[in-house]
Amino acid sequence: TAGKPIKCKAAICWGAGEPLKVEEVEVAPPQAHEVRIRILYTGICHTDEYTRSGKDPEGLFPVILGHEGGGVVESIGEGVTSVAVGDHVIPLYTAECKECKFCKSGKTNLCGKVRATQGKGLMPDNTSRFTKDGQPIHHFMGTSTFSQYTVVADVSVVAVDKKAPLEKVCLLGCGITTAWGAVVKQPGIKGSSVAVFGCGAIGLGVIATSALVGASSIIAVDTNPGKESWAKKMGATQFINPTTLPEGKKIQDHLVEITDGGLDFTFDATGNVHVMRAALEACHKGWGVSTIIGVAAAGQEISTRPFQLVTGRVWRGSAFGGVKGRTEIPGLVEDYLNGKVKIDEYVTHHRKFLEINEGFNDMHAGDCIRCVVDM
Ligand code: AHE
Ligand code: ZN
Repeated sequence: TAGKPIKCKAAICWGAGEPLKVEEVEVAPPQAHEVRIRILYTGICHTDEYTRSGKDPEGLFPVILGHEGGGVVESIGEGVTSVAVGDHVIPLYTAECKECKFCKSGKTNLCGKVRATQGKGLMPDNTSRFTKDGQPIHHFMGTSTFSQYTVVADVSVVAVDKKAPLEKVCLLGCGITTAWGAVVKQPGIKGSSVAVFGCGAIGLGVIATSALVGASSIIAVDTNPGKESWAKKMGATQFINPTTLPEGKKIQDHLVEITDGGLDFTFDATGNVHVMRAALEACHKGWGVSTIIGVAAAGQEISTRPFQLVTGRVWRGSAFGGVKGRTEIPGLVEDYLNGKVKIDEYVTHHRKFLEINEGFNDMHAGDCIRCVVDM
């Protein structure tokens, strides 16, 4: 099949708010510095739903969504040296070229090499590898894992240990890695107090990683009472449902009261700008650090009194947990194989590819952490 187009099934979203349609597409061969991957499993993330819904200002249609995949390299284009045919791989929506200003800075994981074309739903040469009856279909996040075959830039993929089940480690493509990195790259969590707002996959991952690095206390906050047992299973020491507080009592005020002045570290894993404010204001005066992980919808803005920052609280954020995928994901896979990093626990739902829209519905159900689609 190398060098030839492949016909396969892909889930196309034809327009904002429309359900996905699993249809036959043609996937062109990988060009220079590109890799064609047979996707075997993919998770569904809220960001896929965010873009499908039309709320993402970067959203383009028609598109093949999906960014939490695992697969096998089917063929490689000219000049590809980092992966080989048959390698088990995870596509990376945060590329790592190791050469650009960002990569070389040592200060960020936000590689600049392919981000501009990625945001336009195209490969680095400004064209698409996907067509449906001759019509080009946009790529998504440089990954488009809702297709049985996809093409990615060679800087946007990492090979992993073949011993690791792809149906599990596909979640390292987004959720688990994002949560893990947000915690391990934040100095000082060992021995400190932590509060996590939102107990979806990201929030639970933040709880699990905070426990792993030795936080002294971990308060989980979620409006869904069903999340209490999940949070405790991952290592939370306390669970608070803000809707059960007395009328008019703000969650941040309650947290400041019960923690003798506030938390050392807080994390937003909701994408809700009001929750982001509460997370910042729940931080301890003088040193509390609040990390934004959730993605807020277009037009949303955060606010707080500047006094909150003047008096020593820090507001920060991270994308993909600040993780450099090609350098760090192989180690994360070993940590999973050695039992240090949990992944299996997050997979609550499974779907066949033809049921992918039901997988999106699963995500909205309170009992779903991650749904993995068998391609
Ligand atoms: N396109 C959106 C922003 C989306 C966004 O923030 N994406 C996160 C990853 S979400 C994973 O589920 C991210 O890493 N962004 C960094 C980047 O370079 O896009 C919008 O609002 O415009
Ligand atoms: Zn995601």
